[in-house]
Amino acid sequence: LDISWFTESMSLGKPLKVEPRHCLGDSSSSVSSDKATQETPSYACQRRTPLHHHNKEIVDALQILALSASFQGSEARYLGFTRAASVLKCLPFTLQSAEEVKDLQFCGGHSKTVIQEILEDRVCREVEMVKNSEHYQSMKVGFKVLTGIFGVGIRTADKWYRDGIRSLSDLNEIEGKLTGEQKAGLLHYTDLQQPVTRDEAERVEQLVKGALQSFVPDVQVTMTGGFRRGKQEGHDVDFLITHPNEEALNGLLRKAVAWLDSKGSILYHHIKGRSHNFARSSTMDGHETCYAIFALPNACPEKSPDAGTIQPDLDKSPPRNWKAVRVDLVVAPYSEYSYALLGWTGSKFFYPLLQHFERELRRFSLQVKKMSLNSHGLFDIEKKCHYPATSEEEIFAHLGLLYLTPSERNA
Ligand code: DCT
Ligand code: MG
Repeated sequence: LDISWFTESMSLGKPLKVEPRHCLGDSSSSVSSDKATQETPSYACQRRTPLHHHNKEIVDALQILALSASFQGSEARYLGFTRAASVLKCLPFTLQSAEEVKDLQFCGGHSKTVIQEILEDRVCREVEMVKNSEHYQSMKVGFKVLTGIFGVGIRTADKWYRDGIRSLSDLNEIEGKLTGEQKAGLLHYTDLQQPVTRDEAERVEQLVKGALQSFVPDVQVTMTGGFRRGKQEGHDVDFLITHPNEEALNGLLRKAVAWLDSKGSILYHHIKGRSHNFARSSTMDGHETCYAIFALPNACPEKSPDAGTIQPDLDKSPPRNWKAVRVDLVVAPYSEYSYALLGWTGSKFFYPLLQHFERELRRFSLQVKKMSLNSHGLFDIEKKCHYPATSEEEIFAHLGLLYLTPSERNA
């Protein structure tokens, strides 16, 4: 089987010699003696991963098994299935036979059995069993509900789940222990569960730009996150703010947010100040950040249905003319802007997204290049030096990777 199309069209930069230690999770793929397999790009940041791909059924099945593995606490199996799914997202054609994945990194062993069964029988028995199992269903529903609350990360959801909390009503019992963020998340839960559309994101952008530019007219504001990767909807809208003159950024976020608040555009906000002493190796982000819930005015003023005819006056409450939308505003100094842009464009590693470009990029930097990458910069651990960058392209070049556009980072 000729897999040169894979290494040529998707491998970015020099193909890696993959050592078994890189093949976490799926031991069968690490022991192949096939030279072609050893030259398959190993990290997702070495492959172009589009938003839409050709093998949805199989990728969905592998991601169900990945999620189930994570619910059982098996990170190795979780990573094995996630990596197989991630490799298949890059294929430029629809698979017809399991033979076609024979030489692909991470697609052997257990994952191959799943792929084969789906191609031959349209369903995989194991996936169907998992999907219907009580454990998976209750974990999935419970986690989706809990992690769907603004201010609740994986760790909190996990702790609550262990404490027997499964639903929003269970949270009444611990109401006194909820943070302000979580209370706001619960208050606007229904709206925040609705996806944010691109049109809504663009209207948030106008609000945000208007507020910031009223203080600093030439401030740079970029929409990041999933929308920058080409998604048409997301769970929030992310923005990165910078200016060549770092002094222009001092106090800007607080002033702009207070201004928006005074206009009634903000339902909740929490500003985390800039942290100067985050560890170089840390994946934590020390940028000044505002985590907010906006009251986004509706696009068109509400029209009463069937204007002209008399309607029974059942509900006297005035129609709501806004929707609660989650917004993250991040301020990066100009010198760190490109690193912040790369970090905040994602995709990130987080259930239920199961996307992992950022994680892979950082893993590649550390394991292959011995460099520590985060949203502030790139640090060479052996040479003990920083690599400045004025664009995302330069960061990829520092890492010896071919450039991937944001829409190719949907790993
Ligand atoms: N990010 C980060 N540090 C954080 C939070 C997020 O570096 N503390 C990065 C990872 C992805 C990006 O910012 C945007 O995060 P999300 O909005 O959670 O992801 P998304 O891809 O935009 O997903 P969605 O479309 O659902 O908003
Ligand atoms: Mg987002």
